[in-house]
Amino acid sequence: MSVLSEQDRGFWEENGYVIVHQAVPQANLDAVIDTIWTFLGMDPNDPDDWYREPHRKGGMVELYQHQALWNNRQYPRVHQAFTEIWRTEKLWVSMDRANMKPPARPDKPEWDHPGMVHWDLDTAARPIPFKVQGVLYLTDTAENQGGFQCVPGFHRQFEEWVKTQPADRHPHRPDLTDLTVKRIPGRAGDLLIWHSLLPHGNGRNTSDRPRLAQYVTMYPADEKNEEARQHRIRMWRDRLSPTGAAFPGDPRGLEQQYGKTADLTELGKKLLGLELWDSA
Ligand SMILES: O=C(O)CCC(=O)C(=O)O
Repeated sequence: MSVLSEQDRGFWEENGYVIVHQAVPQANLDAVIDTIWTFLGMDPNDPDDWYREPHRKGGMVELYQHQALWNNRQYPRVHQAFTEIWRTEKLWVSMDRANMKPPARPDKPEWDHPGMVHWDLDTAARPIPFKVQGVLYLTDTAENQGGFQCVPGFHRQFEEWVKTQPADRHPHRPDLTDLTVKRIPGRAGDLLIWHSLLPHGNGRNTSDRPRLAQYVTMYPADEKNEEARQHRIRMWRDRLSPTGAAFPGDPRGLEQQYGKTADLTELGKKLLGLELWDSA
């Protein structure tokens, strides 16, 4: 059965993002939420406890390989949604982190994250590869709660817009002068998938609740790339974070020291690269 309706498809084409409701069961959401608070060593019921490391300004939680995260990555409805976007089931899943962005507070100015808008892909490249990204809303998230925001429909306007921009424009940071950034509220269990050409990011949290989310995306499995496949297997097995400046990892090394390698379902093994789609 399709996850995306005709209407969803039309919305996706027009806006460059789509929301899959109830992408995973509530128990999966609860498990990630508990894991985030435990990993942070914070009391979810005590807002005074939310403004300190180990999460970083902007709320990124350097947690990557926990079973609870994997249970969402390998949840069939999540895979089905990405299958319909990519029009192939032969996908690999990202091993991405979580987010806990606390509300802005006048007495905690150093933790007041204004939000951001960027592109992860290099918009100076030609051709620009088709890519998608995704975020799972772990709780109901109001418009002012610091959640996902983007410029809807920009994937259709990019080529015209870029002609109006200076040659030395930043390939990862759009000039937002003539663009309208929309904040996208959602319900717990919503999986929002976006076209990577949309300028996107998250907003300032002016609510009184923390913003909680898990990032997850999929892309066609690169099974002929044995080095990449082995690297992915090592990441899962040894519970590593991705490399690169954007992913500093957890300085405490909690996952590496105390974590347990996540159990994978048959689907999970293929989504990791432990088993091959093509030998099936
Ligand atoms: O927090 C979000 O919803 C957006 C995150 C983001 O900008 C990204 O994953 O590139």
